[in-house]
Amino acid sequence: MSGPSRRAVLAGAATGAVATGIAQADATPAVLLSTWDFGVPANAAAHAVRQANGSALDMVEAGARVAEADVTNASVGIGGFPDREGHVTLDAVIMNGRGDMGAVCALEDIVHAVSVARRVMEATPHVILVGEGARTFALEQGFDTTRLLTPEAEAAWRRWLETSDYAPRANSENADWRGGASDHDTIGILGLDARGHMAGACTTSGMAFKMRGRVGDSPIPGAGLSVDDEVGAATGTGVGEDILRVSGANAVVEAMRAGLDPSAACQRVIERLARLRGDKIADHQVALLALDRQGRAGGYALRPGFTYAVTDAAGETRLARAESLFS
Ligand code: SD4
Repeated sequence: MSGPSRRAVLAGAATGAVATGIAQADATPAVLLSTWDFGVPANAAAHAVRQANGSALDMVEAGARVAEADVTNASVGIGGFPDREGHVTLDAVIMNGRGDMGAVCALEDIVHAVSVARRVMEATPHVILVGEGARTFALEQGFDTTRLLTPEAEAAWRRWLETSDYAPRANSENADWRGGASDHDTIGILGLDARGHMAGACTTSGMAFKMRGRVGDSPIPGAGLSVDDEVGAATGTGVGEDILRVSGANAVVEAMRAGLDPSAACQRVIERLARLRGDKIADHQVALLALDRQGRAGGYALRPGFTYAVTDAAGETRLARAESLFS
């Protein structure tokens, strides 16, 4: 199923209509916001936690785990496409709005990287663990090992090896995320709990066929995710190297602190990136998403095609299509 019809089905389950554009996304106060079409089931799981009076941290962890466990989602958790040497390596971060945070980079063999990140936050004096150290820590914490490279992902990697052409495609997250040849799918999810606290999580296997050891923006606090109870939260998706160059999520939160609403804050940072990088980002997609503490939601992208799931306190979910700098 391709773009509009799939979106209509997903959104129809909740509201019967597909929201288009920022204005509609802003209309009802939101309590959950997440990237791409696959944010819809993630928000549903997160909202169930909210209904049970769970914390914002519990909400976003539950949502992120839905994408991680989905074997057909070709690059979050199990089923993710590997690096160019055939290893699936996961990056994840989780944080609340009071400066507590944990992250893992290049984690192998563990499905729920976001939950390992949460253990880093809660059970270590550190913020980030990487590679073998992260894996050893996860095993000590009782996480099970799983083969993350599925036959489908392995076949895609072997096909890729025939050309070894590393050219991430814009919006592949929505185009092919169920079993196709997508090369990156990150879920970034932002939540506001019933007590007014915020949290966020971001989890990915990063760019498919990346160099071994490559880490993008997603697990890096301030780049892939930023949360501040005083202001709001932001996350990003797309080419991580671009988001890192402008400290994307943190720049959005600071723009909101300075008084911009979420969509305007995202737009300001995307425009800044475009000025900074010019032709170097000609084929790239970068999208930013933000939720402020009043429940205003917004997103903005370099180019068309970025969608995000917005859920209100009653559990109504709709997909919004972000405006973009380029057409
Ligand atoms: C990365 N930003 O690893 C991630 C990829 C991504 O949707 O967002 N894909 O660079």
